[in-house]
Amino acid sequence: METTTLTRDDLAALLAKVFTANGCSETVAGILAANVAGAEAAQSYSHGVFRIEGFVSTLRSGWVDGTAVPVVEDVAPGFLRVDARNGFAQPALAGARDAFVARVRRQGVALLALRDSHHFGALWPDVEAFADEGLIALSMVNSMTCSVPAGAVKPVLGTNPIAFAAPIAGKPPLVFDFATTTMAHGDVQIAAREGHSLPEGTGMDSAGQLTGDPKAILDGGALVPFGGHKGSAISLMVELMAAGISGGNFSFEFDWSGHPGAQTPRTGQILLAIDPSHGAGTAFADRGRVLVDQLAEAGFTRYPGARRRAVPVGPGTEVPLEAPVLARLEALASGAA
Ligand code: NDP
Ligand code: PYC
Repeated sequence: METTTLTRDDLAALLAKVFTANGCSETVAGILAANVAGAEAAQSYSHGVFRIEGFVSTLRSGWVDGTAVPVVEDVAPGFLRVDARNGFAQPALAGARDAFVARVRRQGVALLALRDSHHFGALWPDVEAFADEGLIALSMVNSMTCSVPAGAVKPVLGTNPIAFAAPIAGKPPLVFDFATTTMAHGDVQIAAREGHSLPEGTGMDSAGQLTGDPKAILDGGALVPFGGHKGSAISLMVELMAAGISGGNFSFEFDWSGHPGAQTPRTGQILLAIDPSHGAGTAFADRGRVLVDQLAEAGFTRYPGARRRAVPVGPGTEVPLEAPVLARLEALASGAA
Protein backbone atom coordinates (compact mmCIF):
# COMPACT_ATOMS: atom_id res chain seq x y z
CA MET A 1 0.00 0.00 0.00
CA GLU A 2 1.23 3.47 -0.89
CA THR A 3 2.24 5.53 2.15
CA THR A 4 2.83 9.24 2.67
CA THR A 5 4.78 10.70 5.55
CA LEU A 6 3.77 13.71 7.60
CA THR A 7 5.83 15.23 10.37
CA ARG A 8 4.40 14.63 13.84
CA ASP A 9 3.43 18.29 14.09
CA ASP A 10 1.81 18.38 10.63
CA LEU A 11 -0.17 15.29 11.60
CA ALA A 12 -1.22 17.00 14.86
CA ALA A 13 -2.30 20.11 12.92
CA LEU A 14 -4.42 17.97 10.56
CA LEU A 15 -5.96 16.06 13.48
CA ALA A 16 -6.76 19.33 15.27
CA LYS A 17 -8.80 20.33 12.21
CA VAL A 18 -10.60 16.95 12.33
CA PHE A 19 -11.50 17.59 15.98
CA THR A 20 -12.66 21.18 15.46
CA ALA A 21 -14.68 20.18 12.37
CA ASN A 22 -16.45 17.65 14.58
CA GLY A 23 -17.45 19.80 17.51
CA CYS A 24 -14.35 20.32 19.69
CA SER A 25 -13.17 23.68 20.96
CA GLU A 26 -9.71 24.79 19.78
CA THR A 27 -8.26 23.97 23.22
CA VAL A 28 -9.69 20.45 23.35
CA ALA A 29 -8.80 19.80 19.70
CA GLY A 30 -5.18 20.84 20.25
CA ILE A 31 -4.75 18.59 23.29
CA LEU A 32 -6.39 15.53 21.69
CA ALA A 33 -4.55 16.03 18.40
CA ALA A 34 -1.16 16.21 20.15
CA ASN A 35 -2.05 13.09 22.14
CA VAL A 36 -3.08 11.02 19.11
CA ALA A 37 -0.21 12.23 16.89
CA GLY A 38 2.25 11.51 19.74
CA ALA A 39 0.87 8.00 20.14
CA GLU A 40 1.09 7.33 16.39
CA ALA A 41 4.67 8.66 16.25
CA ALA A 42 5.59 6.47 19.23
CA GLN A 43 4.09 3.44 17.47
CA SER A 44 1.33 3.07 20.08
CA TYR A 45 -0.93 2.14 17.17
CA SER A 46 -3.91 0.92 19.21
CA HIS A 47 -4.41 4.52 20.40
CA GLY A 48 -3.06 6.49 17.45
CA VAL A 49 -4.74 7.49 14.19
CA PHE A 50 -6.73 4.25 14.26
CA ARG A 51 -8.90 5.87 16.98
CA ILE A 52 -9.95 8.90 14.93
CA GLU A 53 -13.04 7.23 13.46
CA GLY A 54 -14.16 6.38 17.01
CA PHE A 55 -13.55 9.94 18.23
CA VAL A 56 -15.53 11.34 15.30
CA SER A 57 -18.48 8.96 15.55
CA THR A 58 -18.63 9.60 19.30
CA LEU A 59 -18.56 13.38 18.88
CA ARG A 60 -21.23 13.21 16.18
CA SER A 61 -23.42 11.02 18.40
CA GLY A 62 -23.58 13.75 21.06
CA TRP A 63 -22.29 11.34 23.73
CA VAL A 64 -19.30 13.53 24.72
CA ASP A 65 -18.96 17.30 24.98
CA GLY A 66 -15.97 18.40 22.90
CA THR A 67 -16.23 21.93 24.29
CA ALA A 68 -16.41 21.01 28.00
CA VAL A 69 -14.44 23.19 30.39
CA PRO A 70 -13.25 21.16 33.39
CA VAL A 71 -13.86 22.37 36.93
CA VAL A 72 -11.00 21.86 39.40
CA GLU A 73 -12.02 21.45 43.05
CA ASP A 74 -9.47 21.87 45.85
CA VAL A 75 -10.96 19.53 48.47
CA ALA A 76 -8.10 18.68 50.84
CA PRO A 77 -4.37 19.41 51.13
CA GLY A 78 -3.47 16.24 49.23
CA PHE A 79 -6.58 15.86 47.11
CA LEU A 80 -7.69 17.69 43.97
CA ARG A 81 -10.89 16.71 42.19
CA VAL A 82 -11.72 17.49 38.58
CA ASP A 83 -15.21 17.42 37.13
CA ALA A 84 -14.58 16.92 33.41
CA ARG A 85 -18.23 17.81 32.71
CA ASN A 86 -18.70 14.99 30.21
CA GLY A 87 -15.59 16.05 28.32
CA PHE A 88 -12.35 14.28 27.44
CA ALA A 89 -9.93 13.29 30.20
CA GLN A 90 -6.76 14.76 28.71
CA PRO A 91 -8.01 18.39 28.68
CA ALA A 92 -9.33 17.86 32.22
CA LEU A 93 -5.89 16.68 33.34
CA ALA A 94 -4.22 19.57 31.52
CA GLY A 95 -6.51 22.03 33.31
CA ALA A 96 -5.45 20.76 36.73
CA ARG A 97 -1.82 19.88 36.06
CA ASP A 98 0.00 23.00 37.27
CA ALA A 99 -1.93 23.14 40.56
CA PHE A 100 -1.40 19.40 41.02
CA VAL A 101 2.38 19.51 40.46
CA ALA A 102 2.71 22.46 42.85
CA ARG A 103 0.79 20.41 45.45
CA VAL A 104 2.99 17.36 44.94
CA ARG A 105 6.19 19.38 45.29
CA ARG A 106 4.95 21.15 48.41
CA GLN A 107 3.57 18.14 50.22
CA GLY A 108 5.50 15.23 48.78
CA VAL A 109 2.38 13.44 47.59
CA ALA A 110 -1.03 14.28 46.11
CA LEU A 111 -3.98 12.64 44.38
CA LEU A 112 -5.90 13.94 41.38
CA ALA A 113 -9.31 12.35 40.82
CA LEU A 114 -11.16 13.00 37.55
CA ARG A 115 -14.80 12.18 37.06
CA ASP A 116 -17.36 12.34 34.28
CA SER A 117 -14.43 12.03 31.87
CA HIS A 118 -13.86 10.16 28.62
CA HIS A 119 -10.43 8.52 28.19
CA PHE A 120 -9.90 7.17 24.69
CA GLY A 121 -6.11 7.26 24.56
CA ALA A 122 -2.95 5.57 25.74
CA LEU A 123 -2.31 6.17 29.44
CA TRP A 124 1.48 6.59 29.34
CA PRO A 125 1.35 10.24 28.17
CA ASP A 126 -0.56 11.03 31.39
CA VAL A 127 2.29 9.78 33.61
CA GLU A 128 5.53 10.01 31.66
CA ALA A 129 5.90 13.79 31.81
CA PHE A 130 5.89 13.61 35.63
CA ALA A 131 8.89 11.25 35.61
CA ASP A 132 10.67 13.61 33.20
CA GLU A 133 10.28 16.22 35.96
CA GLY A 134 11.72 13.88 38.62
CA LEU A 135 8.36 12.77 40.08
CA ILE A 136 6.82 9.29 40.39
CA ALA A 137 3.31 8.91 38.94
CA LEU A 138 0.69 6.17 38.94
CA SER A 139 -2.57 6.41 37.01
CA MET A 140 -5.59 4.18 36.50
CA VAL A 141 -8.64 4.61 34.29
CA ASN A 142 -11.65 2.34 33.87
CA SER A 143 -13.30 1.84 30.50
CA MET A 144 -16.38 -0.03 29.21
CA THR A 145 -17.78 -3.43 30.14
CA CYS A 146 -15.92 -5.95 27.99
CA SER A 147 -14.03 -8.20 30.41
CA VAL A 148 -15.31 -11.25 32.32
CA PRO A 149 -13.93 -11.37 35.90
CA ALA A 150 -12.15 -14.65 36.77
CA GLY A 151 -14.75 -17.30 37.59
CA ALA A 152 -17.69 -15.24 36.30
CA VAL A 153 -19.88 -15.86 33.28
CA LYS A 154 -20.51 -12.39 31.90
CA PRO A 155 -18.51 -9.18 31.43
CA VAL A 156 -18.57 -6.53 34.15
CA LEU A 157 -15.11 -4.94 34.10
CA GLY A 158 -13.40 -2.70 31.56
CA THR A 159 -9.97 -3.11 29.98
CA ASN A 160 -8.87 -0.84 32.85
CA PRO A 161 -5.23 0.13 32.21
CA ILE A 162 -2.62 1.07 34.79
CA ALA A 163 0.36 3.28 34.01
CA PHE A 164 3.39 3.95 36.20
CA ALA A 165 6.37 6.22 35.61
CA ALA A 166 9.54 6.71 37.64
CA PRO A 167 12.78 8.61 36.90
CA ILE A 168 15.97 6.57 36.43
CA ALA A 169 19.29 8.44 36.59
CA GLY A 170 20.99 8.68 33.18
CA LYS A 171 18.30 6.57 31.47
CA PRO A 172 14.78 7.02 30.12
CA PRO A 173 12.17 6.83 32.86
CA LEU A 174 10.77 3.42 33.67
CA VAL A 175 7.22 3.60 32.31
CA PHE A 176 4.79 0.76 32.06
CA ASP A 177 1.29 1.09 30.74
CA PHE A 178 -1.00 -1.79 29.94
CA ALA A 179 -4.58 -2.97 30.06
CA THR A 180 -5.50 -5.38 32.86
CA THR A 181 -7.12 -7.60 30.21
CA THR A 182 -5.04 -9.97 28.08
CA MET A 183 -4.83 -7.11 25.59
CA ALA A 184 -6.34 -3.72 24.84
CA HIS A 185 -9.73 -3.72 23.11
CA GLY A 186 -8.14 -1.56 20.40
CA ASP A 187 -5.65 -4.31 19.56
CA VAL A 188 -8.48 -6.85 19.26
CA GLN A 189 -10.21 -4.50 16.80
CA ILE A 190 -6.99 -4.11 14.80
CA ALA A 191 -6.49 -7.91 14.70
CA ALA A 192 -10.09 -8.41 13.53
CA ARG A 193 -9.67 -5.78 10.81
CA GLU A 194 -6.36 -7.24 9.61
CA GLY A 195 -7.54 -10.85 9.84
CA HIS A 196 -4.99 -12.00 12.46
CA SER A 197 -5.83 -14.58 15.05
CA LEU A 198 -4.84 -13.98 18.69
CA PRO A 199 -3.39 -16.38 21.26
CA GLU A 200 -5.93 -18.99 22.34
CA GLY A 201 -7.71 -17.83 25.50
CA THR A 202 -7.36 -14.10 24.78
CA GLY A 203 -11.09 -13.86 25.32
CA MET A 204 -14.40 -15.70 25.22
CA ASP A 205 -16.91 -16.15 22.45
CA SER A 206 -20.62 -15.47 22.91
CA ALA A 207 -21.08 -19.02 24.29
CA GLY A 208 -18.47 -18.44 27.02
CA GLN A 209 -15.81 -20.63 25.35
CA LEU A 210 -12.22 -19.40 25.45
CA THR A 211 -11.04 -18.30 22.01
CA GLY A 212 -8.30 -16.53 20.07
CA ASP A 213 -10.65 -15.38 17.32
CA PRO A 214 -10.85 -11.55 17.52
CA LYS A 215 -14.16 -11.46 15.64
CA ALA A 216 -15.72 -13.89 18.13
CA ILE A 217 -14.49 -11.71 21.00
CA LEU A 218 -15.99 -8.58 19.45
CA ASP A 219 -19.21 -10.23 18.24
CA GLY A 220 -21.00 -10.90 21.53
CA GLY A 221 -17.91 -12.27 23.28
CA ALA A 222 -15.56 -10.55 25.73
CA LEU A 223 -11.97 -10.25 26.86
CA VAL A 224 -10.64 -11.84 30.06
CA PRO A 225 -8.25 -10.33 32.62
CA PHE A 226 -4.55 -11.15 32.25
CA GLY A 227 -3.20 -13.67 34.78
CA GLY A 228 -6.51 -15.19 35.90
CA HIS A 229 -7.64 -14.19 39.39
CA LYS A 230 -4.61 -11.92 39.82
CA GLY A 231 -5.36 -9.63 36.88
CA SER A 232 -9.04 -9.84 37.77
CA ALA A 233 -8.34 -8.45 41.24
CA ILE A 234 -6.13 -5.69 39.85
CA SER A 235 -8.87 -4.74 37.38
CA LEU A 236 -11.36 -4.59 40.27
CA MET A 237 -8.97 -2.28 42.07
CA VAL A 238 -8.87 -0.02 39.01
CA GLU A 239 -12.68 0.20 39.03
CA LEU A 240 -12.65 1.18 42.70
CA MET A 241 -9.77 3.61 42.45
CA ALA A 242 -10.66 5.27 39.13
CA ALA A 243 -14.44 5.40 39.54
CA GLY A 244 -15.15 4.73 43.21
CA ILE A 245 -12.90 7.51 44.50
CA SER A 246 -13.54 10.03 41.76
CA GLY A 247 -17.33 9.77 41.57
CA GLY A 248 -17.14 8.54 37.95
CA ASN A 249 -19.12 5.65 36.48
CA PHE A 250 -18.02 2.06 36.91
CA SER A 251 -17.42 0.43 33.52
CA PHE A 252 -20.82 -1.31 33.67
CA GLU A 253 -22.80 1.76 34.75
CA PHE A 254 -23.14 4.06 31.79
CA ASP A 255 -25.66 3.57 29.00
CA TRP A 256 -24.62 4.84 25.60
CA SER A 257 -27.33 2.97 23.67
CA GLY A 258 -29.12 6.25 22.94
CA HIS A 259 -26.01 7.50 21.12
CA PRO A 260 -25.27 5.21 18.17
CA GLY A 261 -21.58 5.52 17.25
CA ALA A 262 -20.48 6.33 20.81
CA GLN A 263 -17.21 4.60 21.70
CA THR A 264 -15.60 6.66 24.46
CA PRO A 265 -16.17 5.35 28.00
CA ARG A 266 -17.74 7.94 30.36
CA THR A 267 -15.96 6.96 33.58
CA GLY A 268 -13.22 8.25 35.92
CA GLN A 269 -9.47 8.32 36.46
CA ILE A 270 -7.00 8.85 39.25
CA LEU A 271 -3.45 10.07 39.21
CA LEU A 272 -1.22 9.70 42.26
CA ALA A 273 2.11 11.52 42.22
CA ILE A 274 5.00 11.47 44.67
CA ASP A 275 7.99 13.78 44.95
CA PRO A 276 10.74 11.29 45.86
CA SER A 277 13.08 14.04 47.03
CA HIS A 278 11.21 13.74 50.36
CA GLY A 279 12.36 10.12 50.68
CA ALA A 280 15.27 8.96 52.83
CA GLY A 281 18.74 7.89 51.69
CA THR A 282 20.27 8.15 48.24
CA ALA A 283 18.30 10.06 45.59
CA PHE A 284 15.47 7.93 44.18
CA ALA A 285 16.60 8.15 40.54
CA ASP A 286 20.08 6.98 41.54
CA ARG A 287 18.57 4.06 43.47
CA GLY A 288 16.53 3.24 40.38
CA ARG A 289 19.71 3.19 38.32
CA VAL A 290 21.29 0.70 40.73
CA LEU A 291 18.31 -1.60 40.22
CA VAL A 292 18.25 -1.17 36.43
CA ASP A 293 22.00 -1.87 36.19
CA GLN A 294 21.58 -5.02 38.26
CA LEU A 295 18.74 -6.12 35.99
CA ALA A 296 20.90 -5.50 32.92
CA GLU A 297 23.63 -7.66 34.39
CA ALA A 298 21.04 -10.42 34.75
CA GLY A 299 20.18 -10.11 31.05
CA PHE A 300 17.05 -7.93 31.44
CA THR A 301 17.91 -5.08 29.10
CA ARG A 302 14.46 -4.09 27.84
CA TYR A 303 12.79 -2.46 30.77
CA PRO A 304 9.31 -1.04 30.06
CA GLY A 305 9.34 2.35 28.44
CA ALA A 306 12.85 1.93 27.01
CA ARG A 307 11.68 0.62 23.61
CA ARG A 308 9.22 3.44 23.12
CA ARG A 309 11.67 6.10 24.25
CA ALA A 310 14.14 4.80 21.66
CA VAL A 311 11.63 5.74 18.94
CA PRO A 312 12.22 9.36 17.90
CA VAL A 313 9.04 11.42 18.49
CA GLY A 314 10.12 15.06 18.07
CA PRO A 315 8.03 17.65 16.20
CA GLY A 316 9.74 16.82 12.88
CA THR A 317 9.56 13.04 13.24
CA GLU A 318 8.18 11.50 10.06
CA VAL A 319 5.00 9.51 10.61
CA PRO A 320 3.97 7.20 7.75
CA LEU A 321 0.28 7.01 6.87
CA GLU A 322 -1.35 4.84 4.23
CA ALA A 323 -2.74 6.99 1.38
CA PRO A 324 -6.44 6.14 2.03
CA VAL A 325 -6.00 6.94 5.72
CA LEU A 326 -4.53 10.36 4.93
CA ALA A 327 -7.29 11.03 2.38
CA ARG A 328 -9.92 10.13 4.98
CA LEU A 329 -8.34 12.44 7.59
CA GLU A 330 -8.29 15.28 5.06
CA ALA A 331 -11.95 14.70 4.24
CA LEU A 332 -12.87 14.64 7.94
CA ALA A 333 -10.85 17.83 8.50
CA SER A 334 -12.57 19.68 5.67
CA GLY A 335 -16.02 18.63 6.84
CA ALA A 336 -16.58 16.79 3.55
CA ALA A 337 -16.95 13.34 5.14
P1 NDP B 1 0.98 -4.08 26.07
O1 NDP B 1 0.57 -5.43 26.48
O2 NDP B 1 1.45 -3.85 24.68
O3 NDP B 1 2.09 -3.59 27.09
C1 NDP B 1 2.66 -2.36 26.93
C2 NDP B 1 3.61 -2.07 28.08
O4 NDP B 1 4.43 -3.18 28.36
C3 NDP B 1 4.51 -0.95 27.70
O5 NDP B 1 4.84 -0.28 28.88
C4 NDP B 1 5.70 -1.70 27.11
O6 NDP B 1 6.90 -0.95 27.15
C5 NDP B 1 5.78 -2.88 28.02
N1 NDP B 1 6.34 -4.06 27.38
C6 NDP B 1 5.79 -4.74 26.34
N2 NDP B 1 6.56 -5.79 26.02
C7 NDP B 1 7.63 -5.77 26.87
C8 NDP B 1 8.79 -6.57 27.02
N3 NDP B 1 9.02 -7.63 26.25
N4 NDP B 1 9.66 -6.23 27.98
C9 NDP B 1 9.43 -5.18 28.78
N5 NDP B 1 8.36 -4.36 28.67
C10 NDP B 1 7.47 -4.66 27.73
O7 NDP B 1 -0.19 -3.03 26.37
P2 NDP B 1 -1.75 -3.20 26.18
O8 NDP B 1 -2.01 -3.83 24.86
O9 NDP B 1 -2.33 -3.83 27.37
O10 NDP B 1 -2.20 -1.67 26.14
C11 NDP B 1 -1.89 -0.88 25.00
C12 NDP B 1 -2.33 0.53 25.22
O11 NDP B 1 -3.74 0.59 25.32
C13 NDP B 1 -1.81 1.20 26.50
O12 NDP B 1 -1.21 2.43 26.12
C14 NDP B 1 -3.04 1.46 27.35
O13 NDP B 1 -3.01 2.63 28.12
C15 NDP B 1 -4.10 1.58 26.27
N6 NDP B 1 -5.42 1.34 26.83
C16 NDP B 1 -6.23 2.40 27.08
C17 NDP B 1 -7.48 2.21 27.63
C18 NDP B 1 -8.35 3.37 27.99
O14 NDP B 1 -9.38 3.18 28.61
N7 NDP B 1 -7.98 4.57 27.64
C19 NDP B 1 -7.98 0.88 27.94
C20 NDP B 1 -7.02 -0.17 27.68
C21 NDP B 1 -5.80 0.05 27.13
P3 NDP B 1 7.38 -0.13 25.83
O15 NDP B 1 6.43 1.03 25.74
O16 NDP B 1 8.77 0.25 26.07
O17 NDP B 1 7.22 -1.07 24.65
O1 PYC C 1 -8.23 -0.31 23.93
O2 PYC C 1 -9.33 -1.20 25.61
C1 PYC C 1 -9.05 -0.25 24.88
C2 PYC C 1 -9.70 1.06 25.14
C3 PYC C 1 -10.82 1.31 25.83
C4 PYC C 1 -11.02 2.67 25.81
C5 PYC C 1 -10.02 3.22 25.11
N1 PYC C 1 -9.21 2.22 24.71
